[in-house]
Amino acid sequence: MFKNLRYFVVVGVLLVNTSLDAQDHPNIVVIMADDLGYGDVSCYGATELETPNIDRLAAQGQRFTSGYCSASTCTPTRYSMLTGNYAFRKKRTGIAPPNAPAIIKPGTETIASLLKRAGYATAVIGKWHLGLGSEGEGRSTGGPDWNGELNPGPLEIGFDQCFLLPTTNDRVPQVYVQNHRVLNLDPNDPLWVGNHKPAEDHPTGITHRDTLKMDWSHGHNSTIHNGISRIGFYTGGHAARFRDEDLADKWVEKSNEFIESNKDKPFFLFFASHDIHVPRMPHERFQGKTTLGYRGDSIIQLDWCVGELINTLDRLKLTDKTLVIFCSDNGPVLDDGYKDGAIERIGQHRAAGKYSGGKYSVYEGGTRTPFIARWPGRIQPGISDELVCTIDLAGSLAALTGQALANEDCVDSQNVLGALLGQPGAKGRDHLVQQDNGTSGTYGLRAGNWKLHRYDKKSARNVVVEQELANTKVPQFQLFNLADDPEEKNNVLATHPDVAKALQAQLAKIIQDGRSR
Ligand code: NG6
Ligand code: CA
Repeated sequence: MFKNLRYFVVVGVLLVNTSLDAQDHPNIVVIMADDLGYGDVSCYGATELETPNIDRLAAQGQRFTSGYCSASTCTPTRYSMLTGNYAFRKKRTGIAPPNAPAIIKPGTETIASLLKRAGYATAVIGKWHLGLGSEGEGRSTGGPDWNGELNPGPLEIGFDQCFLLPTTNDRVPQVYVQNHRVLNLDPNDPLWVGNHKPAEDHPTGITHRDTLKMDWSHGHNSTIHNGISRIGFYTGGHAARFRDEDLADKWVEKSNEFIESNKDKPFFLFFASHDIHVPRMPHERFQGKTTLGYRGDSIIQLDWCVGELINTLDRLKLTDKTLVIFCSDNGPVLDDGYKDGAIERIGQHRAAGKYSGGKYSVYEGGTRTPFIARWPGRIQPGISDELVCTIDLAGSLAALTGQALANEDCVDSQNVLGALLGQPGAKGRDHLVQQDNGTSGTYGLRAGNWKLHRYDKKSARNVVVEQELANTKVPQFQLFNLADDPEEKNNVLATHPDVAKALQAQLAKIIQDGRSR
């Protein structure tokens, strides 16, 4: 009898543990889109195209109207999301060039390292753009040793595995990096990547412009691969090169493999899509699916990827055990260097929704983006106006999984878990610093409905407020009231000097203190 009792107790404890596990250690899938604006998907108001899969996530989860990324370019947002630190605090966090060394140093606490500590299998699949290799060690320039070990990289900051596009696809090279190596690299055809023309007769977007399948509009006129000229030069590595059209399929395939092989334990997948960054070259089956040109067609491709991932979760019966976060790395841009018809075919579509600015800007359109959290059974469906940001994922996921954060780690990451889960009465942030790129000294500070802009450099005060319009000159500081002026058109600094003063002091303190949590 005692034996039986002990059996029941043991089974009981196991059952309790399992259910605790699912409650506190859901699988976590962060899907980050690239350059996707607030108004680019139908659940955020787009009428010129349909994104049924992203809409499904929104209908089954919390859809945030004040969901942000922390910067209006890629590298600083990704740096901040992974580390929980504002990028303006650290040099060389601006848009990374092709040969950038690893920006996040080994041993830095990241979402991946804290989830790994909590027992998760961790992977990043997709665009990296946070540098690879060490700084100046071994070779004169440092950065990636393309033909050898690409170390450090994601594996040194908490990811068990990675399958990457090293930078962005408008930058060289077009190869996959799997863990520490370029995939399928033939040692007899070494890969060279640099910022100067390797030979007088090396074909470029300037010398062979008439052969291109997509013409460039600014920059992007160096080495040609797949009929598209890029930023930077490379030679060799031909067996390793991919076709732009196949990127999305490959990342879905690799993600499905990762999910399948980890279906029995908690996993963290950072799915870093390249859609809808330039060069927009969706798979042939998506080309022409919208009236908006390849920019719109890439949104359809992105939505397809989301559908594939959530179908895989359904098929493996993981949906109720998985927190999915959908977000973007910065706001929209139409012409970002290629003549792909994005401006000409925009029609009624408003990529940033009702907001001004976009990529490269601290106007709301630069950082306020689609942001959805779905976890069936745990998150009640709804729309939330709470302020949440990608920089808060580290602090919030640490709280969810019971991981303590050292005082010196994730210094700007707030625990907004209650808001992410849509718990009644739970609050998001009460303020957020927005920035453009790197350490440029251009900031936005949103606190409640007030929004302060600060431009430290005179050269940065030529601001593109609306993408099709000419530059507007702005003063160093501006103040807007988002409650009645979401477009940030009416600078009220002169009529609310006390508010402006308080926000200027708050921003200066956040910068000065080196931390905000
Ligand atoms: C800019 C590029 C732009 C894009 C951006 C990075 C030019 C003229 N512009 O410098 O095309 O690559 O960097 O985008 O070269 S991000 O989303 O990865 O931050
Ligand atoms: Ca981006």
